[in-house]
Amino acid sequence: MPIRSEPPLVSPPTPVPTLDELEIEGNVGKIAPDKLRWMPSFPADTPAEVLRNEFETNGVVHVKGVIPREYFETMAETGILKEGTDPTLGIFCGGNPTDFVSADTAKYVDDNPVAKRHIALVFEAVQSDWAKAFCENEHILNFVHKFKPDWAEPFCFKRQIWRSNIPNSEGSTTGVHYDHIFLRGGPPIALTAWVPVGDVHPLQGGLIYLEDSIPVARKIEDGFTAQGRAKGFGKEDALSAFNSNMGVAGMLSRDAGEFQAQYAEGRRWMVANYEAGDVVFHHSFSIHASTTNRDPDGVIRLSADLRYADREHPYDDRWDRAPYHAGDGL
Ligand SMILES: O=C(O)CCC(=O)C(=O)O
Ligand SMILES: [Fe+2]
Repeated sequence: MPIRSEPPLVSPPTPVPTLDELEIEGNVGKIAPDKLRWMPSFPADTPAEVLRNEFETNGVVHVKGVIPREYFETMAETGILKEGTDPTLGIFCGGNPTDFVSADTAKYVDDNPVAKRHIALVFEAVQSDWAKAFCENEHILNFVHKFKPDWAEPFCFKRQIWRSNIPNSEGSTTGVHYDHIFLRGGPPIALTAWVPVGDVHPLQGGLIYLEDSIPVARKIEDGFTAQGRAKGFGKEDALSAFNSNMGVAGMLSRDAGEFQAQYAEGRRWMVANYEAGDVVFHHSFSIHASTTNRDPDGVIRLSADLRYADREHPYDDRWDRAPYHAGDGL
């Protein structure tokens, strides 16, 4: 797939606003500009030691220009896209947002036939050869080797997640979490590649990362472990992201601003302007969340979360049993 160097735009490019102008929202409200900073980004040819150092100290590395893009064609059949627009632009049809819930919120959908069709297609897509090849593409794997030089046989978990986050869908942001909450069946060494598919500018509801968050996450996780021990948790409960110590859907908070006020000790949320081809690599203890998609042109935020581990190191094999499906308990 070719890298699209000149994205065809439906309207003049949205200028990237300054931090003061940004209106970044969680599920509850706006995050003040002084609680935000820009996330550094690194060109794809940055020396591996520099990338690794950033990964180990800051927990997240935004790498520019890693891979090609293209996915929206497969979604056109769901009716999610505006008729007559180029599917690769991902323009939302403007319909009822709850008809197009993301695959990860599928568990909350009961009898909505439109939503069911959309979800069925998403599940079909994640099982396709195309999605598998995407997950295993050499561009990302090259970087997995850079971040994890001691991994002999890196692989991508079968359970990869594709998310379509539509504009102005209230209460649908990904809550605050670190990935190890969901990957407790292995040590906290799994590597996540969060892949914006198409450009995701700061108002389009992409991920925000808490600066220097690894120590914060470790402390929280140690607290959960201690609480579990005190309650006499068995193995299954101890590994579960949904045990009685955890918040709704395993999240630390449903709102980035609220979490920050409570736990961040002055750390800011890092926002970024993601462009097609970029990949963000993050540590299992990197704290992140998504924001509300307020794209002025109605563009859907499409992204994939791909997670990597090594056959020669212990890993959470619950994630490698089957492709993502609703009700898989993870
Ligand atoms: O894209 C999202 O909203 C969440 C992604 C995520 O949490 C991850 O890739 O680890
Ligand atoms: Fe995550």
